[in-house]
Amino acid sequence: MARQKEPQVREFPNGFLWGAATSHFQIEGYSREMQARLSDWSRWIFEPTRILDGTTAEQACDFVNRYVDDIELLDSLKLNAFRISLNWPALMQEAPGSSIQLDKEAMEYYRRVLQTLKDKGITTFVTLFHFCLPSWLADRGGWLSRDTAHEFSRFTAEIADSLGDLIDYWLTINEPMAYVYQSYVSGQWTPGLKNDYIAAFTALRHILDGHARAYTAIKSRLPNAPVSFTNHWRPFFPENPINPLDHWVAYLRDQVFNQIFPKSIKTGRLEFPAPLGFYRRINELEGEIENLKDSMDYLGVNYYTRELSRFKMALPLDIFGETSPTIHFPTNALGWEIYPQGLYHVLTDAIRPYLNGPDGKPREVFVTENGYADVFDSKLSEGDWSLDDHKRVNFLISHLEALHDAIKAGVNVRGYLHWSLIDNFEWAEGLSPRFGLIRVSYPNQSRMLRKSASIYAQIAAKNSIFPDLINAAQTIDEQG
Ligand code: IFM
Repeated sequence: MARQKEPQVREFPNGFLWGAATSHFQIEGYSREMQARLSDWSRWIFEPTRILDGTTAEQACDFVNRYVDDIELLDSLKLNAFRISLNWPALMQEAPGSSIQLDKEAMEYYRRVLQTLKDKGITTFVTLFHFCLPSWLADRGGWLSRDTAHEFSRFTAEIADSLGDLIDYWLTINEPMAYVYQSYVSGQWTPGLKNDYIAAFTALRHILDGHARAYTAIKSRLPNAPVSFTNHWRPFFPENPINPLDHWVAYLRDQVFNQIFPKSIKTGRLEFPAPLGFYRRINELEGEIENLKDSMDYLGVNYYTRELSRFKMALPLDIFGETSPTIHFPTNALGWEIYPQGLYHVLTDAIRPYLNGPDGKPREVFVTENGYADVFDSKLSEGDWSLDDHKRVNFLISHLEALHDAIKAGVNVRGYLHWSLIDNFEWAEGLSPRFGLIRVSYPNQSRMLRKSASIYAQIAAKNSIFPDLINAAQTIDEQG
């Protein structure tokens, strides 16, 4: 994967945040959650055949017991921002008699994690919903029930009261459209419904409602807290650039997958692009949502890859067509094309309607996730496997160059959070996909820095990408 451009010094703005992102279920291994099946995901992973490589997140990275050491590693890399998510299922448990109560032990654990970060001067990004529901809510329909939006705001209010002093940036929902797609269309995530667009769009409406209520709950307690959500941005292109039907499905995918959530927040209304809104049951979901309008103070951009789409001639007609298997660029081990230009496109073009707030001032933009996966057996432990991750190094540098180009083009990008600090549990794919700057050997939970970690540390320390570093990375790449 050779870069075309001549190396140059690229300085990032003063105060730029260099960090890493994680989520609770993927790293924690929270034993009470797993044993008592407190979450929908802790039930799902133990069902046979749900997880592709047969692993579970039962122990994951044991972050719950190792967070002090992991934060120490983060700090040793000179990273100054960290994104975690909160374990809603562990924090809001159903007590006997079915009243829902805040769990003190779980809350104290998060106070300790966040305090450890703050003591080191690390900026905290905290996600409230990262794909996992309390089981008692999943049993009542999860996001298909409007009550979940209400429960989400109740949970958020408790967090604002108990942890608000330690949270710098709030994220209500992680990747809402990826979540509804995997849960109700592909069926790869709990509750495993397939091609149920009505369920997906119903959940979408309730998630927007939940976001608005959570935003309001935070702002009524902490008026100056910056609150947003993350959007998974995936540029869609037609497989055949001269086929209008391929253009049409790529356009619809873009409107629904990329745009619908931020657009609804901008306008305060959920509306579907034609012809979706012509269907009665979809049309019924449209309309205003209370307190939704402008409920985003900054932009959280998750970016990994692009996708080619094509029209599919089949009955019943699926107006979203299908994903093309055609590949034009090298891929990561999960088959995702490596396409740094896509990050530039997202930052300068796709998010343009949201770059300025209602007061006309530019919103801060953070890349809240971006990363590269390779795949190694979860049973591997000793040895130097995966430490020379020159492909991740190249991915990192090429995406940071694209990000820097976007800053030069005038976009107010204020930070970059790499996915992920440590290897972790990649949902339906299990433990074998490795996204970490730091390797985790699951059998003994040892941590080892990869080459990418030391390159990223140098970038963070100098607040710039510089020719020596690029040339060194290029040499490693050519040898690899
Ligand atoms: O691991 C996930 C994360 O939970 C959400 N964003 C994409 C990552 C990589 O697939």
